[in-house]
Amino acid sequence: MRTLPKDFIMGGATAAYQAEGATQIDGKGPVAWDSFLIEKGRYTAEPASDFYHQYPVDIELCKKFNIDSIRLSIAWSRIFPDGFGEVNQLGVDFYHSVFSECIRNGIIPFVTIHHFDTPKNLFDKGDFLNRENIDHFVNFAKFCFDEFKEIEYWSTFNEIYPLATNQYLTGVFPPEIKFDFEKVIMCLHNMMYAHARVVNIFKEGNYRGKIGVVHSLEPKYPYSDKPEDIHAAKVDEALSVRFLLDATYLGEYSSSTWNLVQEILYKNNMSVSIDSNDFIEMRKASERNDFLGINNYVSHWVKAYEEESTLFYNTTGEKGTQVYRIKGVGERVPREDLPKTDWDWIIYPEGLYDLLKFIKEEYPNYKEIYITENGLGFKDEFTDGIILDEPRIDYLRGNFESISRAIDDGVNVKGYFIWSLMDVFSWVNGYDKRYGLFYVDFETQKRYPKESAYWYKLVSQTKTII
Ligand code: BGP
Repeated sequence: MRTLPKDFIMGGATAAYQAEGATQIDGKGPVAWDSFLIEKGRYTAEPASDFYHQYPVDIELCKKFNIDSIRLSIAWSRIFPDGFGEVNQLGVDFYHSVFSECIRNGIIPFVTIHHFDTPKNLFDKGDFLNRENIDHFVNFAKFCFDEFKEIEYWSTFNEIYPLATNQYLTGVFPPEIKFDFEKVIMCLHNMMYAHARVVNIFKEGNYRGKIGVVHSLEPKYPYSDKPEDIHAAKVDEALSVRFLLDATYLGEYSSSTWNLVQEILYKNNMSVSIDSNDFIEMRKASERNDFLGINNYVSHWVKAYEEESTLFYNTTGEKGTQVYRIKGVGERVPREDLPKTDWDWIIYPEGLYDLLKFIKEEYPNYKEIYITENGLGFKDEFTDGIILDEPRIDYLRGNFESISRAIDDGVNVKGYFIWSLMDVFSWVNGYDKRYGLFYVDFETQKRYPKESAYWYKLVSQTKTII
C-alpha cells in the first residue's frame, strides 16, 4: 500500500461565501453574488453551511477526525464593507474568534485573502479590470497581515483563471460577459500583478509565516495525434496553465506562452497591451512564493476548433450536457473510456500526477506544493443519518496515489485539502452538488460524518492510502 510522509498535512477546504451564510448581518457589505443569485432565483448563499455560527462545531469535527488544517477565506466585505475606508470591527472580531478556536484545538488556519468575493462597490467599478482595484486589494491584504498575526499560511488569490473566465469567457459568474478575451487576459494579468505586489509587501514587511497563491490547474492532452489537435492542447495549456505559472514563477510571460495567447486574441479579432513596468514587481515576487496551492479536479482532451464559440455549462448534474468549443482555443471532448461525474467532470487521477511532474520540470523554483482543492461533487444519499459515499473514497484514493507517486519522484507536496470540509453552497450549482466529508442538513444545520470522513481519518492517522 502506498504511503504519505509523516508530516503531510491533511486538511479540509472551505471559502467564506460558500460556507459562512450570514451575508447581511453584523455590518457585512454586499458582494455582486447577493443580487445576482436573487435575480437568477434558483438559490442563494443563505444559509449556506452557517459557518458564521457553526464554526465551533466544524472545528470540533476536524479535531475528532484528525483533520490538521482548515482552508478558509476572509470575506473582504466583512472587513471593509465598501472595499476600503472604514473597518467593520465585528468582521475583524469574527475572524479572530475563528482563528483562535482553530489554534486552541490544534487546527491550522490556512487563509485565502480573496475567494471570488470582491465587495460590490468595487466590483461594479470593474473589479480587477480596474487598476484602482489592485490598490484596494493590496491595502486589504496588508490590513490582514497587520491584524491577523496568528496566521502562518496566506494565499493571495483563489483560482485566478476560473474567476477571469467565468466572469468574461463562459459568463457563468457575474457580470455574465461571454467570449471577451481582452477582458480575460487583462483580468489574469492584473490579478497576477496584484499577487506580486502583495507577496513583495509580505516579504519586505518581514511578516511571520508563508505566502503563496492558489491556482486551478487542469492538465491538457491532445484529443488525437493530429498536429492540429496537438497544437490546440498547447494553446489551451498556454492560456489556462502556463500564463499563470509563468507570471508566478518567471515574473513575466515566456515568448512561447505569449505567442500562443496572441494567437487566440488574433483569431478573435482582439488585442491587449500590458505595461512592461508591471514585470519589475512580478520578477521580484517570482522567487518569493513560499508555496503553490493547486486546485485540481479534472483533465481535458482538446481538439482543434476554429468555428464560432459555443458553450453549455452543466450546472444541474444532468450528465452529458456540457459543451465547450472556443474559437481559436479548442473543443474539450470527453474521452469515452473515462468515467465522469454527473456534472461532466472527467475523473482521471493520473492527470494530477502528470501535473505535479510538469511543475517540477517546467517551474523548478516552486519550493512547496499544497493540493488546496480536490474532491468529488456527488449527489450524496442520506439514509437515517448514514451516507455511504464509496465513489468519493475511490476518487480520493486515486488522487492520493498520484500524489504519493509524485512525492516518490521528487515533487515536494506538503499537504492536501479536500474540497470540501463539510458540504457547502456551490456558486453555479447550488446545494445539490455536495463535496463534503461531513453531510450538512441545510434545514437544521446538523452535520453528519460521511463514510469518507472515517476513511480520511484513517489515512490521516496512518499516512497509509487504504
Ligand atoms: C473551485 C472553487 C471552489 C468550489 C469548487 C467546486 O473552482 O475554488 O470555490 O466551488 O471549485 O466547484 P463547483 O462548486 O462549481 O463544483
